[in-house]
Amino acid sequence: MNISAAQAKLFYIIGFLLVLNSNAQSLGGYDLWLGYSKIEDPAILSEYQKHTKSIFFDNHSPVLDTARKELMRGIGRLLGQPPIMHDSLSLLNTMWVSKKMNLGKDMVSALEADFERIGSEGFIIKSVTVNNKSILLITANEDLGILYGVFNLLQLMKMHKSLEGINIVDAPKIQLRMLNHWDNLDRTVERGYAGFSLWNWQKLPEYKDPRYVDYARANASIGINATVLTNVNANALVLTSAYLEKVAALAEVFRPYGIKVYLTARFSAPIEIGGLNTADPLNKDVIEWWKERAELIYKVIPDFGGFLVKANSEGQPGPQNYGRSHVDGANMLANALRPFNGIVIWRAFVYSEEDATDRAKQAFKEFVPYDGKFLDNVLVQVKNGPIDFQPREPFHPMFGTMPNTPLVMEFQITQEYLGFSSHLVFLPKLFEEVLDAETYRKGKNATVAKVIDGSLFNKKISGMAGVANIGNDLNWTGHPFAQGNWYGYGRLAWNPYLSSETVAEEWLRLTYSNNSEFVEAVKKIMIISREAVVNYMTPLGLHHLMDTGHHYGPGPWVSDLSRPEWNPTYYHKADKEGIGFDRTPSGSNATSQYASEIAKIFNYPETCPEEYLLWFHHLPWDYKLKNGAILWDAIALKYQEGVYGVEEMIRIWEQARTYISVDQFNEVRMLLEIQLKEAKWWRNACLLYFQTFSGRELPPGVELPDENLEFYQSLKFPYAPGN
Ligand code: GCW
Repeated sequence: MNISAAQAKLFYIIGFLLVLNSNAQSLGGYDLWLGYSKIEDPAILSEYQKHTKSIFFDNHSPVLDTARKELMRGIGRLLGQPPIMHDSLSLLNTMWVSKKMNLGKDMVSALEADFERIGSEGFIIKSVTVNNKSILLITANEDLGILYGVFNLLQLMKMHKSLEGINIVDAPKIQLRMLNHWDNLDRTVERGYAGFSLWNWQKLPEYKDPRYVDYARANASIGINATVLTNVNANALVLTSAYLEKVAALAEVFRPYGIKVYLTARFSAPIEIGGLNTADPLNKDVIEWWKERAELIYKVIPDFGGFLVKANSEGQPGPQNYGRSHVDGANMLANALRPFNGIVIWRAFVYSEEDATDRAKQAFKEFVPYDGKFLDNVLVQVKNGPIDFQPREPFHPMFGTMPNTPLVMEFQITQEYLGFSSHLVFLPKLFEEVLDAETYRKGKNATVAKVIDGSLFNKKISGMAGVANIGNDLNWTGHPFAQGNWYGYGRLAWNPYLSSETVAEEWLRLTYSNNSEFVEAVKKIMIISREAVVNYMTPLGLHHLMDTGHHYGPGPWVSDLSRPEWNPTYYHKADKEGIGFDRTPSGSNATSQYASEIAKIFNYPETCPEEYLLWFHHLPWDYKLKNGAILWDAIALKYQEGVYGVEEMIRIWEQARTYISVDQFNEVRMLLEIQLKEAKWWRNACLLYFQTFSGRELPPGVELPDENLEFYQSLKFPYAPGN
């Protein structure tokens, strides 16, 4: 194609204007929160130029070289000119990036207390004075701390924060900050709504897609240091030599970013790929097989992290197939990995079809008696709530109840039950609620966060896992705001005490625009989005009302599945008398799994927080709530409130128009339209269905459904994604 000089000039101008208009996002969001465009504010620019004029960057190693590259790229783009880097120290340097071991004695002793605080992954960014000259110092005990420090500095600069007198001493509070990919070897992603898996197994190991590097950068920039590449519904093939070579190639790409690779281990692998006729964890051939497999893995991936295991859960094989326990299974694998410092992360997401009482109680019942019996390289990974990643659940009662076992928090970043990648729901709000919850297991202030970070029971290893929402969509996550959930998850894994508002603000500034009016408005959308989804899907403690299999849309009427606890009717128990699951002592007594201080509150509808009301109580339709409304009316009004919430989000988004590009604006605007349509669908379908029991009119203020119940029940979605 030939274009004229005038056309070329026009394209150039348009391109330039687009860059000017948006802070960062280019290429349809591919850059995530890592886009750098030139800082225009002259005062800020000149301050940053002064600090970064001449940079002494000490030493080489794969991780340090990554840090150096990131620093050059970031500063180069932010200031419009690559910085001058020096390998040796000179009086002219205005900035030093150096590990502790290479700093002078005086500097080290001045910073001694800080170095102690930051451990092996933390960093110090400090304005220090040397020979009467002010120097911007980034330092750390280890290489990875330097990389994290560099990313942190660049983020501060992107947010136009002043570096004068800067003094940041920061370190992760949780050691294992993991993503769990539910990616299959055929590149489908279980509960994935952003395209196919990033891992191109067919072309690996030779072809290393440059995108793997961008994935690693994004993770390292928020402190994620571990990734489980494969689905917990595991395929044993990934443990064969042919696949391990491919895994090794990925590990090689991720290593300079401080990210370790883990795999899911299918418990029956000794049968499927080992030719044995059993996978009994006490069988000596099985034990030997796993030992040899571990040796093989570490031969090709010397820093392999370990195994994540879903066993005897939803049909996955496990030790119970042989009459053995979770402890037998986990410890056998832990013994195989121990010589290489590998770990086993054993999931507690178990529930059995034979136990008719209450699914919410089962993981606790199965696991708590094993406290103290797992080897010390075993961690138990527990979902945030006792059922399954619902829009709202009370915290899982296992948190705080296994003082002798490190418990890993499992959050779901992919929005299986929260509108897939078409709904804007800011998940750090949900994560924060769980992390801040009081367990009362060691008096007051024994929050879930303190269980997870190991501080409550002095645990040596600590971890948090997020089920990834990443796929090969151009913008990685489908919904552009779902990037904020990846970002926010990483930030909370680094520091579970951060507020969701802080995280929202950081992400908006780094991703879209530094304009404070924009940030204030759009932050509000993010903050209200979580309560909105709870209200339009499962208000007042209702849960598990989604349609079956694909989990797309409402299906509260589903009652014909083979396993009782797969049916929504098992959870809401609506009948002519009322609605809700009685988990008090008069019902399943699940409340007894919480500390008595909490059980006491949950046990009575008068004291139970309204957001958990129907999680813990079966109440009559005319039960009076605190505000005087009867339960039926309150449920209906909450559904309506959820719809209003989305309308409010749409109204606020209008204000964003002037601050971002047209494409950025329209993308979210169209998605919000889907969200509104689906919020109404949820409201209408659930209310019409529950109305068949309550027999009452919708209260004033609730919009009338435009279809009848049969219509909603007839909807089928055989191609809903993620299944
Ligand atoms: O929520 C359920 C999902 C399954 C998932 C399972 C689990 C990977 O619907 O798709 O399986 O949880 O967490 O193991």
